[in-house]
Amino acid sequence: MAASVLDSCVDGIPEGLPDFTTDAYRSAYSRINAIVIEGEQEAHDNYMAIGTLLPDEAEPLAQLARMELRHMKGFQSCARNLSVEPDMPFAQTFFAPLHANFQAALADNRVATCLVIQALMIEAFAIAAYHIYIPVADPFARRITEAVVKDEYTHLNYGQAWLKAHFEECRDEIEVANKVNLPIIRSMLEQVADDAAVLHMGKEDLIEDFLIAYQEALADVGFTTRDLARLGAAALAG
Ligand code: PL3
Ligand code: FE2
Ligand code: FE2
Repeated sequence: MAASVLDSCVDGIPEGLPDFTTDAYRSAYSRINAIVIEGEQEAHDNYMAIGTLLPDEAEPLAQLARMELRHMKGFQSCARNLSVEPDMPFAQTFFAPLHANFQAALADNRVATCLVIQALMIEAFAIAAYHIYIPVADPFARRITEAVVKDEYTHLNYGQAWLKAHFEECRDEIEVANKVNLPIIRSMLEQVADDAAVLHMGKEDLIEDFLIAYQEALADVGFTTRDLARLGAAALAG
């Protein structure tokens, strides 16, 4: 096939749409799609769990949780549409370290840590991933992902608003949660990079979009620019 302008490469990622029918695409999709399905399922479970720590917030949290189940169903239909079987055991292993830290925080009533992990980190990761995915998605998945990404901002904003309202008492806990979990997010980005490249999604773009969403959220919560430098989120890019 003749190379077109659209086949030119930037940072090793071909521009334009991939061929959704190749074995390479479908194999990468079986893992990435499973990560997204597992992420949406765990997000549902995490918002329900946070509701047990914040009974006054149980209703809005249950509403967020319901949105996550809708997202999960949407992404399951994306796999069916491409006749791909999502590799769920792979995805569970992928989330295991973050899942364990969330469960430990939940068991000791560390609400701020739960919100940093789910509402800031996982949502910022999802926002970055979905943004980068939309322009290179198949038409069916693109429509679904566009609707989902709007909701993810609602979820990020929810966590951001709660942490902002409790900033003084939570600031040390947020810093610890950041320090412990940011390296895990970094390693998740590394693990997904090769499969993401097959979908024409660039790792550097994923990192950059993640950092924008995550650092904006921390700034709104109450951290200064100087704090952010110290919190080392930028180190993710290095
Ligand atoms: C919470 O609302 C969502 C949690 C999902 C986590 C997203 C993980 C990102 C994986 C990277 C690739 C995404 C491409 C999308 C393909 C269906
Ligand atoms: Fe979601
Ligand atoms: Fe979400």
